[in-house]
Amino acid sequence: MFSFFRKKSPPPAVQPQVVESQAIAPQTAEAPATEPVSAPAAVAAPAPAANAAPAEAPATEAAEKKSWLARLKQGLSRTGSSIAGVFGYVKVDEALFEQLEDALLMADCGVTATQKILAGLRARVKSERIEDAAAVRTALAKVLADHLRALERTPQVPAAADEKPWVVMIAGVNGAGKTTSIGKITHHLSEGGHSVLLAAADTFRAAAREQLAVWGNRNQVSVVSQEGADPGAVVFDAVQSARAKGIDVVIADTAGRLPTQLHLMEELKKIARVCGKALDGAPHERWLVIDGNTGQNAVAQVKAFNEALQLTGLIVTKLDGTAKGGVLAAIASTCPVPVLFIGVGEQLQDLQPFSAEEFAGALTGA
Ligand SMILES: Nc1nc2c(ncn2[C@@H]2O[C@H](COP(=O)(O)OP(=O)(O)O)[C@@H](O)[C@H]2O)c(=O)[nH]1
Ligand SMILES: [Mg+2]
Repeated sequence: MFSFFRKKSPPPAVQPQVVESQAIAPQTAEAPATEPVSAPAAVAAPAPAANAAPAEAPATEAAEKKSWLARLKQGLSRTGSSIAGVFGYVKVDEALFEQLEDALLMADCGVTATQKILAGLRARVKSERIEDAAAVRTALAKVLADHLRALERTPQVPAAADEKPWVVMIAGVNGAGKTTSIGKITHHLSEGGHSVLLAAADTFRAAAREQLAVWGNRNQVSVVSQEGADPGAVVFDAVQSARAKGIDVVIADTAGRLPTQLHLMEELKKIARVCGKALDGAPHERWLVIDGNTGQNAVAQVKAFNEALQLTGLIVTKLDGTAKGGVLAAIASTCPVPVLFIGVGEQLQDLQPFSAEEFAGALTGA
């Protein structure tokens, strides 16, 4: 599989392990005051290689791309076909624009984005003297791609040694796909030659820690974890440990929470603050994972999590299912946090960098 986090030099050899975090931060205090945190209490050996992810079938980058694009197209096909259905019209007239308006609204684009896209399309149809409906569809794909381009961003792992570790904090509601996405990203980072340490800051549920440990084993990377610990302290420990070992990237998984659970949103801010005490400027990246099926509510999630965390990116998952996808257009016009990756399935290769053009093509059935 190709990696979208490729690095030139190989990472230092780090023994993968599951580390019991000491998590010494007092539950009431803001942050561990002193550093470093004491040595790990228990070290569990990684699972044997037989537990690793099954070997991938040889596939060229082009074939892989075709297959995930096909999944995205299929996933968005309900929206695609409803937008495409509009172009059953032969004439380019007001009725076509009205149908298109309905189709965009049905696809979760929201009123603001729909009006903006339609205005752009009308201008294009006029300036290019477009007279047949098929050409309008091509023009719509272009207008939509231009609209979504504001969301494109490629995250880079810093190359300089003194900028290590690069700390990424992941947030979102329950079941959005946080842990799965972390597993996939870790795989890409490892493939790209980066060393990774995972922090299981979803400390509420044993299953959540176990799930992250499985991904750690599959990717042969260490996981810092402790039952019932303060999530901030686990992240603090992980960052300290990564600094000591010269690890390139720390990814912190956090417990799912709703934007309406204000105390949990406060906790998220605290985790970020504590992380900054372990390393100046950390967490460098704060990514929100959203389920593509969430519809217009995703906009509210982006706004709320952005307010709490000053998000640097989004990961939109489950676009292979019944997702309508238009919500990305709504996000672009109301709260344009970059979309870094899209999830189109549960396999490792099913997380892909976001491309406005490809997404607009899939959405319009082009
Ligand atoms: N179809 C599909 N399922 C996904 C995708 N991403 C995650 N999932 C599934 O969604 C479920 C919840 O994912 P999980 O990572 O545990 O969510 P978390 O609670 O946010 O950590 C799991 O069954 C995942 O396999 C995706 O892109 N497509
Ligand atoms: Mg999880």
